[in-house]
Amino acid sequence: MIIQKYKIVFAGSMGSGKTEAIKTLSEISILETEAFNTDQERHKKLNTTVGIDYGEITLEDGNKIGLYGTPGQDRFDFMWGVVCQGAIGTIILIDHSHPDSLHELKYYIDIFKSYGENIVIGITHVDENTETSTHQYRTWLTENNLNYPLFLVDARLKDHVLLLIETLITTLEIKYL
Ligand SMILES: Nc1nc2c(ncn2[C@@H]2O[C@H](COP(=O)(O)OP(=O)(O)OP(=O)(O)O)[C@@H](O)[C@H]2O)c(=O)[nH]1
Ligand SMILES: [Mg+2]
Repeated sequence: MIIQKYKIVFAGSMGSGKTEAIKTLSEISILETEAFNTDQERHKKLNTTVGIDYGEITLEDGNKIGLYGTPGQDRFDFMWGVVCQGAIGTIILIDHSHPDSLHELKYYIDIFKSYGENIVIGITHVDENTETSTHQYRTWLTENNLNYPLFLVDARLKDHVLLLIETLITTLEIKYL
């Protein structure tokens, strides 16, 4: 049996970097569930997650965290709520290079906020799309009275992913301690 203090879920759009973020952070070799991507219309990537990714990290204070990655494709949406059970929060990653990334943000927020209110947003692939403004995300959150922390990150960089995790934990501590 795996005993952990915390469970954190990575959710969000296809190709946004959920599996990559867990790979970047995990101190154990991650349990991946990649399969050939048959949904080339939605995303051109070769492989996609079809189950739950799993990795682990121990924070400086000794707390162990289980990192759970969901599949981005909505045909697996039946898994999302199950994975979120018992989690301290969700990191929603959105691919800024997606043609309708704001719609993607709205879509994943709408669904995942019903599973838990502790959410941190990471906008990824910002390096790949310099044409579209990143202000649109914060503007939409403000207009909808949503005050989830939002960062521009690269899922390949450990410090960026750690920032998301630490923000999630700090937000929880502020709310409940
Ligand atoms: N250029 C760039 N590439 C990134 C960034 N974040 C992640 N990637 C890359 O994007 C690709 C897709 O990442 P994945 O981790 O497979 O995406 P995913 O969210 O798990 O996707 P699904 O499982 O299909 O839902 C990988 O090659 C990552 O290295 C970023 O900020 N910039
Ligand atoms: Mg994945």
